[in-house]
Order: sequence, then structure tokens, then C-alpha cells
Amino acid sequence: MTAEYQVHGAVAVITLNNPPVNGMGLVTRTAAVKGIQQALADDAVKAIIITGAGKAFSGGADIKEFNTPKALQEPSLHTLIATAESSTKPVVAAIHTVCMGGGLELSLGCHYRVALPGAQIALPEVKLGLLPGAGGTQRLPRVLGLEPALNMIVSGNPVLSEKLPALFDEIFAADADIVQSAVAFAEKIADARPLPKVRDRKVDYPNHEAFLQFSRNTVKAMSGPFPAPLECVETVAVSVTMKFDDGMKFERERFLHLIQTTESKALRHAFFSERTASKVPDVPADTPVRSIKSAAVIGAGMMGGGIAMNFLNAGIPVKLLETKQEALDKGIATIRKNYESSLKKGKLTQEKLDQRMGLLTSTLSYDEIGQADIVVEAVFEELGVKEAVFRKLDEVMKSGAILATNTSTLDVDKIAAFTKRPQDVIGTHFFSPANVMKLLEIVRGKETGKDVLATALALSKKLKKTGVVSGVCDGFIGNRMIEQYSRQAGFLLEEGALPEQVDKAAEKFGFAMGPFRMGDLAGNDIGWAIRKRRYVEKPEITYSKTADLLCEMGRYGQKTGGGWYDYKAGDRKAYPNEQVNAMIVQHSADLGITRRKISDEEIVERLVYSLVNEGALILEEGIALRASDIDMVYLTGYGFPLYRGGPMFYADTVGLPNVLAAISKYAKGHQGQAWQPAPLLLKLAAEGKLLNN
Ligand code: T1G
Repeated sequence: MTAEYQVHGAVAVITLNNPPVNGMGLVTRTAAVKGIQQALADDAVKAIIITGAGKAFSGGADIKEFNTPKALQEPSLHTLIATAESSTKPVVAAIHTVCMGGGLELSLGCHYRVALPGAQIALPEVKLGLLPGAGGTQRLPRVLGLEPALNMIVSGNPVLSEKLPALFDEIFAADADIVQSAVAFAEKIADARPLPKVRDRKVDYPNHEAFLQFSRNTVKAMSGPFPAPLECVETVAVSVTMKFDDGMKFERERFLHLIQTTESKALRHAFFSERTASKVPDVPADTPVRSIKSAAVIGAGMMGGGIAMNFLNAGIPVKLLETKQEALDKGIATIRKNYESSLKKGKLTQEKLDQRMGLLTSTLSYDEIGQADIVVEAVFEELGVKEAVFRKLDEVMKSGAILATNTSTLDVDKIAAFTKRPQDVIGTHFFSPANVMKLLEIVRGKETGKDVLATALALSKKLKKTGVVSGVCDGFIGNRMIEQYSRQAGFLLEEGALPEQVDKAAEKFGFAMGPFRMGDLAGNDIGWAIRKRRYVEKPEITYSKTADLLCEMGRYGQKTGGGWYDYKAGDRKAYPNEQVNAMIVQHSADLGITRRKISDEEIVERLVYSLVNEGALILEEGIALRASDIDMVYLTGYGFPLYRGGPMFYADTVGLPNVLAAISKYAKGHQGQAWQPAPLLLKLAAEGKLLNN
């Protein structure tokens, strides 16, 4: 959490050291300023180097400090940068591995910049709903030029150091020692004067207004609800039109505005939540993980094929098992077709396609998969079928293999009990399409070994998935919550809304797709099967019958050409269907309900707060480890709007007392018994606390 100070000959070396990425928190900033002052006070020192320990120069400002007093406490990042820039001795930034955000801004305040090739250089603040707030918008254009700087700042994407020669005074050989090479460079320039300052340069871009106007229009069209991208354009623009110090003031003002926005807080919440999700309190970070060098997938259907692709994409060989050659051939053909469509879109090279298909083998015999390090079953969602599969796997799989089930609703503990090795059994619930959706619910059975859980979490990162740990319950986290959401959607139809109004309200709130379009996409018959099971097992849970009536009309959704809506070949648009709407209106009459006009606000509150309320119950029962895990499930698996941070984060921004007031209002209405406020919500609201504490 500091910055080390050493002197090599006549060169002082200050090494930022705040693992894991040298985030420039208050302690590190203070130590770095002290280091520069110490070097300035030492007559034997002729030049100063700033570099980073470990696997980064610096990942930027310490975002863990944001919205806390430390973030603005002196010495601020601005003060550190000004200390370097105003130094009477040359300051050289020696960059390697990662140099992002405030780290790059610090280097821009230095007189010289040297680097190893392969370093990731970025100003990614826009991805956190911010803009570079320590001079990046004013200095980077002065070094790279207006257009390249604007592209880097608005995209936030990293560029490799060797692709930015204008940024560096020297780029060393890949195998060079960054400190030694930087010291040698510093000795060369130690007496060079005047000291070059980026702030003294000018941004020269003829006809910049036309370019900036074009940039505004383009960025406005693509930034949706996020204010930061356009703020980036406006702030970079003043690097051309304003004097440096005025530009810095403008940047400061716009940064302080953005850091208070809900959108930025939501993005920062999502950034940390994704990383926190892989931490399990009773599974230490150094828990040994099993080596996963090969996989087997049982079932070559849509899910099995998608799951197999995840392993192939990660370079892990897969043996795909089916019961019939025809099903196997179809599954493999689908995998190839998916890769070929990525190839056509330029998202995949032919070489990669061949490499991935080369890792795929297939078999009809369980005897040929026994050596796989992990096997994932994606067979029909029926306990009897799962039992047969797991008893067979128990027979054939080598000792230490992980036996994973892709079940989306069945009891993982029951499935584990079909084997003599329940400690090796875990749920890996992929979301369809499995090769696209980022979410992976990792379902921990009561016997699942800690090393198996740690392995699944590490594997989810390798598969580029967001792994979220869930306990065993019906529907785990995501589907259990979406069931309450769907119940409210059905009740709204009985009371007076129609599918199109509900979907439009949900999509205006920011959902990628409203509940009825989502049902038509996933297949209304899936929910129908679950409700039929519920009617027997849990008759106390009521549902609107509208969805059942729809299925009885054979309208399962897109797969049957129509569901809540009609669809035309090759057209994704959903067209309202008169018979369906007539059925809904008639059903209200059959229930003796006088239909009423329902506001979009009520629709959104009932859909979103049903998620929040069920999420609070899930939290209370320990099914989810933390509220931010629930947010990650909804942000990465259910199309919840990112700029609202997830259902639990959203509830915190609305205020839990307001959420509860709305729930108690709806609990007095139609099917009000569905709203039993979660005790945790009541408790936190009473204590003035948040779900995401
Ligand atoms: N501050 C604090 N912690 C950070 C951090 C940061 N800037 N960046 C990463 N971490 C933590 C992260 O939470 C995780 O913690 C660990 O480091 C490893 O991260 C004024 C205002 C740098 C490319 O946006 O893009 O400067 O879970 O798993 O895959 O203009 O982290 O281990 O406890 O991602 O090797 C701008 C964000 C800040 C960079 C490394 N900088 N970070 O990736 O590891 S705002 C960023 C990243 C700013 C100034 C503005 C990546 C990485 P834990 P990781 P990685």
C-alpha cells in the first residue's frame, strides 16, 4: 500500500506498490509524492523514475475509494501529477503490463514515458460512467492528436504500448528489464533542458468543429442512457478550444458531475460485484483447484451444444456423448454452423474455427468419456433421466472427475445422492444460448467439496462466464425470482393490461425484453410445465390462468409461429394477436374482474419489486451469498438494465421504505396474497440500511 524509494546511481526509482494493480489510493499517492520530494532534496539525484510493482504500472485511481473522503483527500491524484510535472529534475514514467486511467494520466504528467511492449494502455473511465478526471482529456490529445485520443477515451478500450509510439520516448525490447532500461534512459536525458511538458503542447486539428460535431452525433446515437460518453466528447473538445488550465477546470467540473450520477454508481457496482461474486466466505482464495484439461458433455441438443462450445472456445477438448448417431451428427453440425456464422461476421478466423472443431470428438458410449476431468450433463429436465445419467457417470468417470448438472430447476442434492461421490457433484446452470449468455449459476450442493466449488469458479473465469454461487432451492436465484415476476405479469393481464403494454413498460424501464416477448422466445410451454408441477406440489401459490389458456391454444411462442404475439418469417418483431387479447379480456370477465387502466409505473413497480422481494427472501435463506450476486445474475442473465445496477441496487436507489410502501399497496389488491414482504426488507428499511451494504 505504498511506494518504494531506491536510488540507482544518480537516478531515484519510485515503485508504486499497492497490490493487486497499484490502484492509486491515498496511501500510495502520499508515498509517491514523498518519493519525488525526497529525490528533489537529494543533490546526488539527477533524474526520477516512477514505475509499478507486480503486474501493473497502475490500474488507475483506487476505485474502491470513490465516493469516500479518501478519494479527494490530499495529496490528490492532481497534486501527485502536478508534483511530477513541476519537478525541476526530469521524471520518467517506466510503464509495463497495465497502465490505465489515473496511471496513464500520471505518466502524461511526467516529462518522459518509456515502456515495454505488450503493456495495456487505456483510459477506461467511461466504462465506469466517468471520464478521465486527472488531466487525461487534456493531455492525451496533446500527445496522440485529437482523433486517436478521442477514440481511446470514448471507447475506454486498451491499446498495446507498441501501437502508440507517439506516447513513448522509447519502447524497449520485450525481454528488457524495465527498471534497468529506464535508468539507462534517465541517465541519457538527465541534463536535457527544458524539461518537456505535455501541457505546453497544442492540439492541432484543422476543421476540428466538423469532426467534433460528427463525434457528438455518433456518440449520442450509441450511448443510450449513459451520460459519460458524450461528456467525454465535450471535455476532449475543450483541449482544442481552451487554454490548458481552463480545460483542466472544465474537466474537473464534468468529472465531479459524473461521479455522482446513478449510472456511474451502477457501473462501478457492477464492476466490483462481478469480481466479488467469485469470493466464497468459507472457501479460502488459495483452495487448491482440480486441473481441467478435458471435458465431456452429455447431450448434443441446444444446451449441450452451447455448453460444449464454451469449452472449445477456451481451448479445452470436449467429447460429446449422445444416445443416437443422428442426434450427435445434428449437434455437431449445429456447433459448426454457429462457428461459421461467427466467421461470416468476422468474429472468428478460419484457423480458430478449425482449431476449435479439432478439439471436438463424439461418442455414443459412456465408456469413452471416463477420463474427462469434468462432465456436464445437459439431458432432458426430468429427475428420472438425470438419475440414470448420474448412476452411469458414477460407474464410468475416473476418480476426481467433477460431475456437473446443467439442471435449471431440479434438486442438485437429490442428483448428487444418485452417486457414491456427492462431493464431486455440482450444478453448472448455463443460460440459453449457452455459448452467448455470460451468466453461469454455480449450484453448491450440501455435499459439494470446497475444492470442487473453487474449481467451478476458476473454470467459469476460463470460460469467460460470470460465475455466481447459488444454494439449492427450486429455481436457484434467477428462475426463482423470475417466477414472481411472471406471476405479476399474469395478474396484470387479468386486471386490465395487455401483453404489449406490459412489455413496452418493462422495455422502457430498460429490460432487454418484456415478460411476454421473453416467454415467446424461451417457449411458453416451459413455464406451463413448471406451473402444472406447482399446482400439485404447491397449490397455495396462485398464478394467472392466462398463460395456461395460451398454451392450450397451442401458442408456445416463436417456436410455434405464435404465442402472446404473432411473428412473421425472418422478422423478429412481435405483432399483437387479436384472439389472444380477446382471450385475456374474456378471462377477466370469467373471473368477474372489471378491467381497469393500469399505469406503466404500476407495471414496472410490480415487475421489479417482485424480483426485489424474492431476492430478499433468497438472501435471507442464504441461497445467495450477497445482494450484489443477485444483481450480477440479473445483469448478466436476464437483461436487467446495466445503468440501473441490478434489482437490489435499484431498490437501494429507490429507497427500501418506498419499495415496501409500494408492495404493501399491491398486497391490498388483486392476488395481493402474492406480496408477503420479505422480513429482511422490513428489517433493513426499519434500520435505514441497504440491501447492498
Ligand atoms: N482500483 C481498485 N481496485 C482495482 C482497480 C482499481 N482501479 N482495478 C482493478 N482492481 C481490483 C479488482 O477489483 C480486483 O480486486 C483486482 O484488482 C484484480 O482485478 C482519476 C477516476 C486493471 C485490467 O477502470 O480494468 O483512474 O477482486 O480481476 O483481470 O481519471 O482490473 O482481487 O479484490 O480485473 O488482471 C480507471 C479497472 C479507474 C481499470 C486488471 N481504471 N480495472 O485486470 O484483474 S478510475 C480502471 C481493470 C480513474 C482517473 C479515474 C482490470 C485490470 P479483487 P481483475 P485483471
